Amino acid sequence: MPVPNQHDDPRWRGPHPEPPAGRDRTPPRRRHGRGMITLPGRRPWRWPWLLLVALLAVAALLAGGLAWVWSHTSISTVGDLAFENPLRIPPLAEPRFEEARRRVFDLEFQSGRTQILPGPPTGTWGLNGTYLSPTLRAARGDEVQINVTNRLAEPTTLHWHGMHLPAIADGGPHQMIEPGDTWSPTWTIDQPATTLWFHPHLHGSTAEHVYRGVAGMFIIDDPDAAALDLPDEYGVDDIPVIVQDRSFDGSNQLTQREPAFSNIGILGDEILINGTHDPHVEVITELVRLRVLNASNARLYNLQFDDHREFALIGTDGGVLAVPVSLTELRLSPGERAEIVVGVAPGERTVLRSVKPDLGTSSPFGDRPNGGADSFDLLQLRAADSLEPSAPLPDELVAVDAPLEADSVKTRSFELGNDEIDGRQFDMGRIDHVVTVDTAEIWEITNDHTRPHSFHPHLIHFAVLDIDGRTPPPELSGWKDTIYVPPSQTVRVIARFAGHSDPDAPYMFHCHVLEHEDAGMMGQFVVIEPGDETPGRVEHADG
Ligand SMILES: [Cu+2]
Repeated sequence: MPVPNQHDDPRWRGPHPEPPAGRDRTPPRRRHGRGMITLPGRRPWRWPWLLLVALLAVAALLAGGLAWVWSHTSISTVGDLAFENPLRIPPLAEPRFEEARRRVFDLEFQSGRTQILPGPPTGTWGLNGTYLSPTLRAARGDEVQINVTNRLAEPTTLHWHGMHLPAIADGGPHQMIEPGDTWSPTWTIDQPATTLWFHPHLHGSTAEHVYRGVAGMFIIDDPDAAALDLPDEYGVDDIPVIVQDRSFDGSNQLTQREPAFSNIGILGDEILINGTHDPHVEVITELVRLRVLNASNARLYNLQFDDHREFALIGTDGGVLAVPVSLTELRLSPGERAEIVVGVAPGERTVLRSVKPDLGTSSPFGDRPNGGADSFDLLQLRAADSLEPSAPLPDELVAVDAPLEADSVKTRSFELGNDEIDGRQFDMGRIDHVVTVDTAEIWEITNDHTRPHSFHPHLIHFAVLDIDGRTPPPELSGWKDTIYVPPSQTVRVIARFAGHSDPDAPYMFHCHVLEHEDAGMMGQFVVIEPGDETPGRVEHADG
């Protein structure tokens, strides 16, 4: 039985369809303001309405785009982790003692596969293993020799970040190790107790080689620090915390995730601590010392605990501080280290986090595109139900004998720009600065750009004099070798260039955002004896 057309039914009270074309479609009279009447049969307002609708559509698209950008420029893993995996502690490398104070270490570059995430293992590189490296340890006064063998299929280098040593032993771009070769630098440890590290440093591929996993910690001891009653049992109450951000594809392989709307470098969306994903560490003492190393390519962290508890900063890049500094948060840029001591109560759990680091970026989006809106859970500390007592932290630590401004014989300026320093890209043959050995100098570093940059000179550790003319905060009161320089700021540091000179072998200075360094933000200085001829250029084996 045919269904009657309800619209033809006079009883139908619902909406009626548009009348068919050809019928009279004269609109009803409409008022536009007082007394204005539109004449029937005219449609002068249709185009403005269409225009308005189009504008609204464009605005909606723009707003949607901005919302997408906004949401894609921040990452958070806070609250998402189960902290399932015990923190891996890199083993202490066993040296051979050729004499009482001559330590010989063997390190071998390897490629392989590492179980990082559940599922397929990840293709990685490491030293004496497939990811990261054993920790090296030596004391002031020790002579070390490190035999570094390259078992990779391509050349690389190994640089001792923060080490005071001859330039030919430094492991920068001039000390390439070809596949199959062994490089055996040797030097005498002569600097205060601290936490250093090592990583490849070849020009153009440092970021990639580090990202694949080659990095390790190098702990220096000395009698002054050893005399302090600090937590110092490696892996028990003195724990390495190597922080790296990584990204993985669907098969658990490393991917180099460039953040949207930023060229800061690679910013991973997962955190590994000592190569451990989703980690926890058992704490059995009342106080625990964490040697935190930011071994990430480009990411800055703002360290804090989930309950904002105070912790004591006892050491920075170049040594132990004069006094412990009580903090609730601490910014750490790539390459920087911080030794912190934190107290725990029996049975409790607390999480070391990084929350929205302040990068001081001056772009319209602020810090967001550079990782400034990102937050991560890094490491859960699980305190035992019964804790071994720890000695209270000393009120005073060690003497920090930084040079005085009056000791400086020269002030040099460095301008950090767009993939260049002082308007110049890196040139392996060019000597940018010549320093006289056993003098002190002030280096004045300005970030002239809108991007986050940092500054790391090889050979020396320095004291921070001021930042934009202001006294540095207490966390920058000790020895440093890497410093974050926010856009439009100027940092002045002072250092002694003691002990090592070689007119033919340069040291590097560079931004420690590794992608910036690879792109050319690096220069070279040599240290010469007074009266030495000033070298113009240096030879480099690879041109
Ligand atoms: Cu940079």
